[in-house]
Amino acid sequence: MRLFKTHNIRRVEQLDGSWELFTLDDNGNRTGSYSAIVPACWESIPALATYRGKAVYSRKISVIKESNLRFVFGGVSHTADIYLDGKHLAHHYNAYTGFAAKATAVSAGEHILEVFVDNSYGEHSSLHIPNDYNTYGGIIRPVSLEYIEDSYISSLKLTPKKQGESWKLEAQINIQSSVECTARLNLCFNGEEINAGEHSLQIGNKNYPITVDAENIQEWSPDSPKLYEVTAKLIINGDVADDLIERFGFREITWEQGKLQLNGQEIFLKGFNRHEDLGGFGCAIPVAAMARDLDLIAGCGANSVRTAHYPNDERFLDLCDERGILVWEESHARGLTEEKMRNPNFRQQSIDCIEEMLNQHYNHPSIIIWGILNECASDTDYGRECYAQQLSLIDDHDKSRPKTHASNRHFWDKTLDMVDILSFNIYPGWYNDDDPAKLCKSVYDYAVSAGGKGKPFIVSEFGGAAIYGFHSPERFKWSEERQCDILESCITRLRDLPFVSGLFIWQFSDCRVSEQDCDFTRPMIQNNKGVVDLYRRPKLAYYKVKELFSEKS
Ligand code: ADA
Repeated sequence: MRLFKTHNIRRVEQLDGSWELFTLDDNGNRTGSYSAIVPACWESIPALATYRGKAVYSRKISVIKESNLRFVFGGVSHTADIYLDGKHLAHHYNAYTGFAAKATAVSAGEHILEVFVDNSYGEHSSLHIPNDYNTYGGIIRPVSLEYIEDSYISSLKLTPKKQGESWKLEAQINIQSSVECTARLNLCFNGEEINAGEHSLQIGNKNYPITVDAENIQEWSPDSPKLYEVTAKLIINGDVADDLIERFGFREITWEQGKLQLNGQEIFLKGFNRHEDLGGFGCAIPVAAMARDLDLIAGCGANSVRTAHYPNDERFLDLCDERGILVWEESHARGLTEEKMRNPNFRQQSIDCIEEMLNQHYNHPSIIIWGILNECASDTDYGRECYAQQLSLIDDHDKSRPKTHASNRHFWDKTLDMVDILSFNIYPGWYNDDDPAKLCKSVYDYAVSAGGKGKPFIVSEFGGAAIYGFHSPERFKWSEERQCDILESCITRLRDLPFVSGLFIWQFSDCRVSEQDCDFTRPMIQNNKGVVDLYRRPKLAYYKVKELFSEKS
């Protein structure tokens, strides 16, 4: 599930590989049977390339001795119900965050694990809707089976704190217990095993904080992405009953005087918006292809990625940590009108997604910005209320990173007093003929007057589309040449504006969109604004961006 080992003591088995898959009709009858690979989108199976609806994945698991089991899912698109031997264990909505399902005292021997999956649209789904990207179906991220004791470590939250020239590490070990007992906690960091105290565990869930001095450490930065591992150990009756290894880096992000700073040095974000979508694989991108994406992104002179418009596969974030790529991670939502935000499920489904994103991805040093609600109703009173609720949720969990949202309410946005960074999506040269710098300056002036004074400003989207392989000496719209012109004019006109702290190109690669939501502006049922196509073949714009990004420090 991660790119490093997370347990030495806890027994973990990967459940990736071959599963049986049955499509279901509305009455739950099995209508088709397939051999499916997990993780993958079911669209990878040719017969299911356009399937939308319900299905069930099934496989046997073999339990070595009577145990408590925890099934960990990286992501199921978009709604999952987990059953073991016909008993319901868990329900989860949203493709892009992980969850766990627990079963206690499962006997030794063979059992049937079933995952019911639904990717249908309707009122039950407020965030996955027909949209300018595709909601695929299936078990799209890895699955593992963990053997857990009655008391186990459910999370380890790591916060590096800079004090003057030195660093401290604040750790919070979260223990989940179904029994009362006495336990000792240890924290292994930087070659030392530190006693985190004797505790009387109560039934339920509790955080145990410990702060340690961090000496002789190297800071994490894009040029030197030094990572540290920390192990939490739960010791009961002198034996290590459980462990959890997490990885993090020492770095500080600040947003002062209208600029962004990493470890006290001003940074300029040269980035791409990226959808999780790859030809033939959909949103279940193999890890080697994720690494190739990052090679292409860094090879183009970019230093950052925005995970538009949802939390990403944690292995992608692990790669960003390792390679020093800066990440704006955002919770799930794109283009919701006020009417859609009034869906009765919207508030809770958004809160769940944000909390899961923050809890699951908190330790990644690469994440330097949290985002919410791309291009939603930030210009209405009700919209403002929803933004306020979600932004304050971020504050409750994490004050160490700035929060923002990408707005297209250029002169009407009502939320700019509540964000830490002002972010706007503008499309000069594509959706309008405005001069990029003039448009940007007038949006900035509005933002300053509407509560944004003194805050960094990011152009969170700009770009134009090109069909891979369509060349035109006349530089017609949709040609690779016209896309180059648009990106060149935007980058050269925007990169040196004194108030701009970052530019995110829309987008890294072309992506499939929902056919229901699509018109003549989405030929081939794709958003074609990628600088590489759905199969990662570079368009001319890729090389143009490389030239322009390398000119800007
Ligand atoms: C938006 C949106 C993107 C994409 C883009 C476009 O601003 O945030 O998801 O749809 O426009 O291509 O028009």
